[in-house]
This record gives sequence, structure tokens and C-alpha cells, in this order.
Amino acid sequence: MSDCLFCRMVAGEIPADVVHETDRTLAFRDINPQAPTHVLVIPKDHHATAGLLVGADPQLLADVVAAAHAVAVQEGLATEDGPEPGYRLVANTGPQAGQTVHHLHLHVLGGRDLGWPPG
Ligand code: DGP
Repeated sequence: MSDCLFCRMVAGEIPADVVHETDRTLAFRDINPQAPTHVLVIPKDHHATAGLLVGADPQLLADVVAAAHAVAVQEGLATEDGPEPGYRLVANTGPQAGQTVHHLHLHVLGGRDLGWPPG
């Protein structure tokens, strides 16, 4: 989609600080980090939400989650077989949850104690 910010990043039209990439996913640092590690993981194809993607292409949703875990391992937030020290995956979905970019993205947050409940 030509008017989608994240599609334009996938296309290389807008610069991104890429930390991980597969043939179908891209991960880059958030422009406004909320934690020492704050990376966004997206499918390269445009899908607005996880709920829409799981119906259209469930394997791609699995690929996005796998990429998020790979980022967490790369960032020292988890190991291949364990969750220590830990990280949070967030998918803001819809206006009341604060989704501002309507291209599915998983926030990978970590590197500090994360409070609960979130704001
Ligand atoms: P959300 O509120 O869940 O839709 O999160 C959108 C995130 O996208 C937000 O944390 C800020 C980030 N963001 C917005 N514009 C840019 C950009 O141009 N580059 C990068 N790297 N991140 C962006």
C-alpha cells in the first residue's frame, strides 16, 4: 500500500534501523523507544491486524512471532530455549488500544522491569 508507512519502509522508501529480516518479515527499532530494547516486527505484506492476518495467512503470523523471538534472543532478552530475562510482545489493535500504524506490528519490549497493567 503506497500510503502505508511500514509498507514504504519495506520498500526502502523510508529509512529503517533494521535489526532482523527474513524473506517475509522485517524488524526495526522504534523511532520513539519505550524501553532499552524496543523493536517493531512486521510482515512484509500489508495486513492491518493479527486477527485479519491469521485468517488470511496463518503461517505468516507464525513467522512474525518467530521473528520476534529471534529478535529477543539477539537482544539478550531470552535464550533459544528459555524466557530469561524476559520481554514483552505487544500488538496494539484498533483505536482504543492506541494503534496508530495500521499495518500489523509486534512491539518487542525489554531491558527493564515492565509494569503491569500497561497504561
Ligand atoms: P502503535 O501505536 O502500536 O501503532 O505503534 C506504532 C509505532 O510506530 C510507535 O511506537 C512509533 C513507531 N513509528 C512511527 N513512525 C515511525 C517511523 O517513521 N520509524 C520508526 N522506526 N518507527 C515509527
